[in-house]
Amino acid sequence: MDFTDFGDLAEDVLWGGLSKDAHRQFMSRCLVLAERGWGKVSPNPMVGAVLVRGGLVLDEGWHDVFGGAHAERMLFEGLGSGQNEDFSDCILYVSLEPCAHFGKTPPCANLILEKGVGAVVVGVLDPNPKVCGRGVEILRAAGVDVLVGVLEDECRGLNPMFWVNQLLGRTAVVAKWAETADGFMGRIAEESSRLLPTNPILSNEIELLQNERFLISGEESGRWVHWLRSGMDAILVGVNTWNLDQPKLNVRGLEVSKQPIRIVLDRRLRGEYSAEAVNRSAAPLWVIYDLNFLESDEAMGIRELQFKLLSEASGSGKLVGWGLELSELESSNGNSDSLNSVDRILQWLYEAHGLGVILVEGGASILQSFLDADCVDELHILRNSQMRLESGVRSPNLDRGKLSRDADFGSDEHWVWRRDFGGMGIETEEGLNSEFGILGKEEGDLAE
Ligand code: AOF
Ligand code: ZN
Repeated sequence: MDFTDFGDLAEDVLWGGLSKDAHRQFMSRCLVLAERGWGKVSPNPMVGAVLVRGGLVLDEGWHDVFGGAHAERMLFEGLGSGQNEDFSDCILYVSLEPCAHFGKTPPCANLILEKGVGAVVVGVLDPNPKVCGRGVEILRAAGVDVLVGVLEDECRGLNPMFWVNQLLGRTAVVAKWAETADGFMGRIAEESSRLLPTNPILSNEIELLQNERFLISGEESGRWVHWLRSGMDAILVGVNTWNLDQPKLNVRGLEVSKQPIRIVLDRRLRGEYSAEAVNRSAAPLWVIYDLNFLESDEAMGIRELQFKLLSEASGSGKLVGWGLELSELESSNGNSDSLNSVDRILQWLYEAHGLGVILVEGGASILQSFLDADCVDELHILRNSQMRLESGVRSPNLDRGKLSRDADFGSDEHWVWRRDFGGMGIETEEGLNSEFGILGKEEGDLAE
């Protein structure tokens, strides 16, 4: 592939008549524009584009809705009658390589050629195997100057979920929890939920336990969490959290085009799914249970029947049960059941439902199994430095050394970890140069 790599340009060299700093500035504008797609384009990536003539911005565009115009097309459409001008003296900046395939929309690379744009600056190559360097190739072959890799890490970092989807073939996972300064995320031991009756009866015991519920993180964190939720396709919790906390799992205080789907991992269908519970959010409620228990456990069969009646009675189609074969999956490399199940569920969510990214909110054991399966791609811990509990539910185990500290939310420290995709560049024409080995994933995990 023949193009100019931004990293190879000396700092004082001009490209397309502009300095390296100018290229960085226009690309950072693309990133700002791209973010307007937050919560609206998944599982597509957020992308921004800027058209520049003589160092001045002529027009801007971004990918605004899934299935709709890509950033480049929106940009040109925004020019109205000016669309048919001569753009040979223009530079088009795009945060992601222009696409080369007919998807829901025709290829942007062709559009750029039709418009006769003289030069294109790309943030990062597209990991989608259908594009994967071909977009740049189309432009180069037609004589367009192409510069690749301006703010590359930032452009990739804007859409980590897209990289997970494309390279690992599964839904990406953001995990989040709040904990006290001494490392507890709740007051009641999760075990107590085992004492709870199965659905659909709500007992005094549950109410009693609920009164025990209290908030660890503060208001500022809360606002941020709702913003985070607004970018998610779904929010997933375990059945214990569902029963005990009775969470709404919706976005509040922000306008959203649609509420995230709610997913409850409820292997043995022990959850409480009354009409009231189903209607806590406007979004669908998906309950994932384990078909293998149906075979082995008579009570499970009865619960499945009860569940089906419940979901039919709710009439809205909002409550849906998905039976998956989970616990008896053969493990190819000696991994535990839970590891296989987590991977399996995420592959299924991506392949069968096209979910780009989900937020896993709890409880501790669900979070731990996602961490153990190396299926957390971004992690946020809100740590209330003013609160100590001394006993309760411990927050999940992980190597704290890899966390970095972001800006605090009031008295809550914000600790973050993100999977590093830097080693997963696209270097060859044969396809992706995936280097997941460095991230603790073996080749075998990717196959299938
Ligand atoms: C671009 N510009 O703004 C975006 C791109 O199904 P489609 O037609 O919407 O295509 C989706 C794919 O296009 C997506 O997987 C990614 O490879 C690319 N996204 N490309 O040139 C954009 N959003
Ligand atoms: Zn495109």
